[in-house]
Parts: sequence; C-alpha cells; structure tokens
Amino acid sequence: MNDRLQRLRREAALEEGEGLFILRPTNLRYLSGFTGADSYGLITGKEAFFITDSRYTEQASRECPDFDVVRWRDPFPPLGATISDLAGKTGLRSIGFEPAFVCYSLYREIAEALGDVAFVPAEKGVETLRYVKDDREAASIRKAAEIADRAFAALLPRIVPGAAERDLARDLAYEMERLGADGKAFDVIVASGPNGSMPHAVPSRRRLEKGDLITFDFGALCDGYRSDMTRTVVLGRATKKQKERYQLVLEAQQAGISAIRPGRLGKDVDQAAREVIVSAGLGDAFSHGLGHGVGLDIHEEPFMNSRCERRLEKGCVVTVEPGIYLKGWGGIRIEDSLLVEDEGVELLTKTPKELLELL
Ligand SMILES: [Mn+2]
Repeated sequence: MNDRLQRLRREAALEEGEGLFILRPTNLRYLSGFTGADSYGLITGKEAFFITDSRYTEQASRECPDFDVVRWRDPFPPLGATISDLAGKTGLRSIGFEPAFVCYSLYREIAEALGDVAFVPAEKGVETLRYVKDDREAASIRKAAEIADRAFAALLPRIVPGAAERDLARDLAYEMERLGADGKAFDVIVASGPNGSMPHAVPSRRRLEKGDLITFDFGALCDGYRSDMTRTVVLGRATKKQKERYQLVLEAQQAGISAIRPGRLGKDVDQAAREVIVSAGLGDAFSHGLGHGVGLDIHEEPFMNSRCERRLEKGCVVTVEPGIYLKGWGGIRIEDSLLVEDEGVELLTKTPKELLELL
C-alpha cells in the first residue's frame, strides 16, 4: 500500500542486509503519515519499524498502518539497544543515517550499541522522493497558499499609522488559523521602514509611519505542507524612488517566473531574475538566492541560487522572491509560491503585485 516506502527502497538502492534510519521529522511524516514528534523510523528491504515512546504509541498505531510500532524508553531498552535489537532480528549488516540530521551524541550512542553492524551516512534519502510533489501534496500547498492570500486581504485595513509590527504579525498568523490553516508555516516577518533592509527582520515594537515601505513574509500550514509569500506595500503615497525600485523588483520577479520550466537549472532561473536587478546597478542589494523549494519544510531543495545545479521538474513547488535591501532606506521583496507545470507554472499565491499604496 505504501508506495513511498517502495520508492525509498529503490532510490536508496537498499540491498539485502541494509537498513535506513530516519530521524528528520518531515521525512518520517512523509513516509509514515505520523504527525507527532520525537520518533524514528528503521526501514529495511522488507520491514518498516516505527520507534517511539509511550506518549505516541497509540497515535502511531493509528496514523502509520504500514509500520510496526516499536516502543522504547522505560521500561523498554534505550534507543541504541532498541535499534541494535531490530538489526539483529532482521539480519542487518549496515544502517544508513541522515548525515545532516543525526547529532554527534546520538551517532555515538547508536554506533556503540550496534557493535559490528555499520552505522554510516546514507548517500540518498527521503528528500529525493520529496523533490517532486504528487497531486495530493500540491493540493495541500495550494490550500495553504489560498488561505495566506485571504488572510493578507483581511489584514490590509489594519495596516495603518501607529500599528506595531508585532501586532500585525500576530494578527496575520491568527487570520490564517481562523481561515482553516493548521498554523503558520514559519514565524511571520513584518519589517517596516528602515527595518526592511534586513531580509529576515524579526517583528519589533516599531509603529508604522506614513511613507514606510512594509514587507510581510508569511505562509500557512495545511496537512503538514507550507506556503510562502511576500508582499511589500507602502503606507501613504509612494515616492518616485519607491515606485522605481518596486517596479524593478517586480520586473525581476516576473523574469524569474517566466524562466521556469521543467529541465531548467536552478542557477539559470536565478540568473534570469538577477540580471534585471544587476543591470539597474543594484546587484549588491539583492543579497540572497532567488528562491527555494517548499513543501513539508519551509526551505527545501531546490535552493535556486547562482550555484544551483538542480534541474526543475514538473511537480516541483518553488518560491521566486527577489528583493533589494538598502541600509538606512529599507527594503522591497516580492515572493510567490508556484507549481512547475509541463509548460511554465501554476501560480499558487495570487495576491496582486501592483504596488499597493495604503491611503
Ligand atoms: Mn521564501
């Protein structure tokens, strides 16, 4: 029934006697459906074990029908011994782990308990499968994107002189939940006036002033999947400079979106957008990559920057988010989430992008 387990066994080329230890929570959720925390997976050629403790055993047996639920922690053996026991029962000679997620102390505990069974970094993991989204995953991200759009529309009347960044960030998160999201995709960014020059500014107690550019970066969470979008608005009438620079970022964003199609390298999409900003002499002000994949994690492959050698495929969900950041002046970023289609894209976040002057 669980085709993802079969695909993982194929992708990771699991041979007789080899297993995979899964720790990254989003990878475990992708494989098993589990929505809780603090749990592990051990996948062999034939078996799939879900290792958890008494807080989650009932939930795991409900959510993960394709896994055998194994309990560890008191009064059961510690994690290393539990894994070693399973390795013995299933005849494993080696277990691969996710090198970017196993910390040193856990590595040592498990490696010591395993003794002669090798505990080695896996070359390919669940992320390979997650690169292309299936229809159900795309539908969850689409829903998250739609909720974020509606929440932003509901927030607009509250973006007024005197409102504090933190209050707007909290209200936006609240609106997304009120509209049916399971939560926020990540901590909402609201950066006004001079704070806008910090791409990931933490919302402060600063109160909005007339003339501010204000950047909102946010997303909703639905069924574990995330959306991601950014809009920059101006409070009052925009100055000529604000309008010019906004148009520049918008043009770069459209160039990036137009460059997307299956087969394209991530770095070529980045380049298509970046050259618009570079040719206006503001290349140094665009200080980050163009975009990233989004799914169960808010930032995942492909990371579309100037070094990205990954090829886009139909079914990838990525963001396109050029920005310019000028210390003392502020910043502008425009971001959409989109699904790569046979020809071009489906835009998932649909809030209009003409410069919005809030009068
Ligand atoms: Mn983003």
